[in-house]
Amino acid sequence: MLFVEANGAKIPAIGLGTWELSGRTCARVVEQALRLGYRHIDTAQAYDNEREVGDGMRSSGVRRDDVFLTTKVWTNHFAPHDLERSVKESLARLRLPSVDLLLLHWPNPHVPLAETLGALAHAKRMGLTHHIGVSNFTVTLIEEAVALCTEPLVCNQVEYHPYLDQAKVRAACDRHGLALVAYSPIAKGRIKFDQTLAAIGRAHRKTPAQICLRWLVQQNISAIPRTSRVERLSENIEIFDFALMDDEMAQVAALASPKGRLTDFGFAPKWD
Ligand code: 1BO
Repeated sequence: MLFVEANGAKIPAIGLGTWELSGRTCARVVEQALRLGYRHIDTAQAYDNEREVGDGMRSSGVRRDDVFLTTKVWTNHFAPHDLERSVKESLARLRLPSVDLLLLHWPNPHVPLAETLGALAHAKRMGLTHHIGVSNFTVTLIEEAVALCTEPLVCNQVEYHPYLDQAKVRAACDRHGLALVAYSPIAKGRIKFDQTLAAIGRAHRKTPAQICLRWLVQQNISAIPRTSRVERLSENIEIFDFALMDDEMAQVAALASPKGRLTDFGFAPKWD
């Protein structure tokens, strides 16, 4: 497994995203993923599955220290005392003393960013998390957050896949030494029938999803594909035995379009 290193964190290049996984399915998929060799699990308060993620981690038998676990604070807990309380509640649901990475899930313009970042940094100093970061932050917000935060931010987790151009956000992350973690990295399955990815895949005996994930990790990006199907877990992790050539990387990059975003909400910031 490759790692993406950023501001002291060592993030496994492929993780399991758990957005929209719930109940026993979630616990079972987390357990199976860890048994298959995954060492990076991503959850969030808003996913309502932290309890099951913790259960799956325990039943896998994999040592806690060997797993990189991320959770995210939802925007209604951004006032300093709420943030600390909500993180302690997350840890109680996970039944763990700390997570590896704690993120602000979305920007919230109604609470001063300095206050929220102060509370996030405090959570780190209290030992509730080893590292802190943000998610769904634009270039302007990344610049503000880096300037305001007293502890290093290690990542910005955003939607990223071949159909969405994230060059500006990537450049801002690079400028500040933040890793980019890609959610929806296989475009919610839309890449499955992509002719370009399929053609590249035939040359390497890989599926379009594997080409897509390889394209991401080859850019030093960590990707967290979600699946509820155990057979897909192996497919998504078997991407470390081949490499894409420069022209193949360019062909995949050329699929990006301004209309490629799949996750958007009324409360989202104005995207770059
Ligand atoms: C609302 C959830 C978006 C991805 O984490």
